Amino acid sequence: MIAITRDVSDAIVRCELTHLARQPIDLVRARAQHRAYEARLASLGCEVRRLADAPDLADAVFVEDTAVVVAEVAVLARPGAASRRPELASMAEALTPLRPVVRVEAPGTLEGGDVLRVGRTLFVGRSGRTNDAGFAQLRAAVAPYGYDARQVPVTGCLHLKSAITWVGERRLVVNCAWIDAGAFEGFDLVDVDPAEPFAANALLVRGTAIHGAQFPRTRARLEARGVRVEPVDLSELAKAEGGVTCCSVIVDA
Ligand code: CIR
Repeated sequence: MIAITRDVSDAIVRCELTHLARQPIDLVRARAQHRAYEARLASLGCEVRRLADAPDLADAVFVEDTAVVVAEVAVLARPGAASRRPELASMAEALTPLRPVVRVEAPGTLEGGDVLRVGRTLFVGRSGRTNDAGFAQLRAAVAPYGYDARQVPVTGCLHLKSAITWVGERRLVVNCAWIDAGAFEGFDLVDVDPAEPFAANALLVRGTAIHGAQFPRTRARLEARGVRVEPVDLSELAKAEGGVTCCSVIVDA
């Protein structure tokens, strides 16, 4: 397994913000937390491949938004936030040796944070960042390989995966206030603790859910359902509206 990452840029202090008020970000602490996250990915068996630093691109650490990778193909996204489009070139370069690369083209917009894969189904957020044309292009790119793609309206948060992520088997962790959970009928849904609305973002790597350390109550709920959880502290990047899925693109080698 390869985990593509990128260091925190100095410019993160000017990051895009949609639902949060700007707070000072401690760059030294943000980088230390990000390194610990990379170390956790490595300890779970990932080969961590860092993209070149992008000191002027504020949100470049959030590599997840730039690509959707499945076993057969990589889809280079086209972020709805125009400030993020210069991040694409380096991701395209990293993916080219690993998969055939298909690009989302204008007028489509798509951010990887809106794409939740469970087996051969891609749930795709219809959000401020991902539009109908982006969804249609993603669906067309993966359909030849037998993937089904379904749109899910996202109302209260930035991306679909701010509201729901996969934690193994048929189990998802969810904040039902931000999406219509009806799209996930038949799944075992674990609700976030009401005091932790941002706790629905988990990254499953080899059966272990990496999850924000600031969410102990939701962690307890997950563990009670048999999910193995490893907490990581990304609290500085949370101020930039980032979570644990956002900071990597996982590619099965
Ligand atoms: C942005 O607004 O684009 C960044 N500040 C945060 C992106 C977080 N990415 C994600 O949830 N996948």
